[in-house]
Amino acid sequence: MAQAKKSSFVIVYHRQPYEEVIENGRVIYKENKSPNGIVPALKGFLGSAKDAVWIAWKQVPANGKGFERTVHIKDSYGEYDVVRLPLKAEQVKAFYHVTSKEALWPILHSFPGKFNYGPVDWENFREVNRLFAEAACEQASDDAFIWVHDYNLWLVPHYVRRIKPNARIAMFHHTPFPAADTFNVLPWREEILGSLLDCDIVGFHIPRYAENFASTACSVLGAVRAETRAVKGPFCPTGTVLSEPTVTTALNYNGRRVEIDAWPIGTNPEVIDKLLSTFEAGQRVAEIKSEIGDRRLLVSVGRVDYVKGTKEMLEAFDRLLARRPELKEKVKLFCVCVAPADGMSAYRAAQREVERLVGSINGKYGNLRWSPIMLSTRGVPFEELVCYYRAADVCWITPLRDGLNLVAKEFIAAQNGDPGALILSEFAGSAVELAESIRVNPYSERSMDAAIDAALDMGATERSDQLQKMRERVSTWNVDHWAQHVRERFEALPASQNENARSAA
Ligand code: GDG
Repeated sequence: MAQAKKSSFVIVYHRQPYEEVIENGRVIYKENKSPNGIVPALKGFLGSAKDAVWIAWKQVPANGKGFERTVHIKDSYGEYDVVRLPLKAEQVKAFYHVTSKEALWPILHSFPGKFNYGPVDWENFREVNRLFAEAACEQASDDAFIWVHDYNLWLVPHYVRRIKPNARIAMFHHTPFPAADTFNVLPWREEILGSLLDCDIVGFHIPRYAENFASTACSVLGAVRAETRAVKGPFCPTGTVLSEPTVTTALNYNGRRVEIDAWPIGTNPEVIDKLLSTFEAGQRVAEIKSEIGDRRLLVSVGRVDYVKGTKEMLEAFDRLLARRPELKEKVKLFCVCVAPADGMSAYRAAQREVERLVGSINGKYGNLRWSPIMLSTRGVPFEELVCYYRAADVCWITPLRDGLNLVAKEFIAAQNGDPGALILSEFAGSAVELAESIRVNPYSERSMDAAIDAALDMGATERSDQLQKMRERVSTWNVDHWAQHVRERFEALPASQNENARSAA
């Protein structure tokens, strides 16, 4: 039997690149509503390769009935196959909800106190990663480009390298990569680093994370720095919390060269501009402004997650209303804090805390005419979200740690005329690019109070000057630029380092 044609480009990301819904008893694969975020950024690559394949997982019932492993998608990004790895509920829980979210996530975000080792089933994590690697290799040609995303697939490069020694393997981290002292809390540190060093290129958003990875790989496994360069591009090389003046761009390990890349995902200002240029959007922005009246509108957007610092932001809002009684009925906070669909226990406490604080603040200061906070734990359609960005006086983003934070860039892209002010945590990766924002240390109440005061009291000229600089940067280093950069790095990789590969040793 003739072998089916193999793909030269495979993306491995745990989520499927569409929304699967049932309409009139039929399964429909709908294009994701939001044109921003990880999935649309990656989908931009699918159209450029004729035979691209996307590997994701899908939870299936124990009997696996009615499951279709491969679906062919045709959408505005092109035509491509999505191969779904069938996982049972127990596998998903152990691999994703427990190991990924309760053990790896807190370490990546420098919360060792939340590291929950007890329930981790590492064998299950290995097994799911191996299944992902096998699914990718089944689709891939021998020298295919296999691009793996995020920490929950950390071991995939190890298995791929052994099945397809000539494949070119890339891994991109959407999260931070912590300093060695924190990373080394993970008992599986050597296995994880070994797998990352099986890649041809390991990518991060910003130089600090690349540097943390390099120094951990050198100190734990004895990798050797092959090349270090001065930091260029959109980053502020010194003076911010996450600045790095120089960055390691390649390591040598076991006879192989592993490239390291630090390049942040951008947003799509053109799409945001287009959405905001419609008559309906103009009307909606005017409506929001008229509903708000003479109040100042503050917006805060993110997922329910303790790393996002929503609790700390709400506490600062509580203090603001207590400190500045003249703001009574004069401010309104729209807080979008989207809860995960499957109610993961890692985030349950964070959601309860947000809901408790919102209830308490609204109860303490609100009256029949005014509730200080409008909370949504459901996603808001993106067309609506950008109208809020445009109407807002302040965008308030205070993660305790965040790989990058695209909301900050989207907010900037949505401003025109009399722009709003951006408060941005110094611990969000994007703060190294957006140094003109009102940078805040979310661990310090004093800093949080000073930041919100500065945002509310800032004059129009200052806001406009700051915004202009950040807008230029967000427009230049946009998602297309990111894609272009990644393509160039991929194309520059040597075809194969097989003869030196560790697997062949
Ligand atoms: C991870 C890393 C890194 C949010 N609420 C709604 C909504 N969103 C969209 C935003 C934005 C995206 O979700 C969120 O992106 P972030 O970058 O802020 O954060 P994470 O989801 O945590 O993403 C992060 C990112 O990966 C990329 O590598 O920056 O650090 O944690 O695009 O617009 N969209 C809609 N309704 C909402 O209510 N439609």
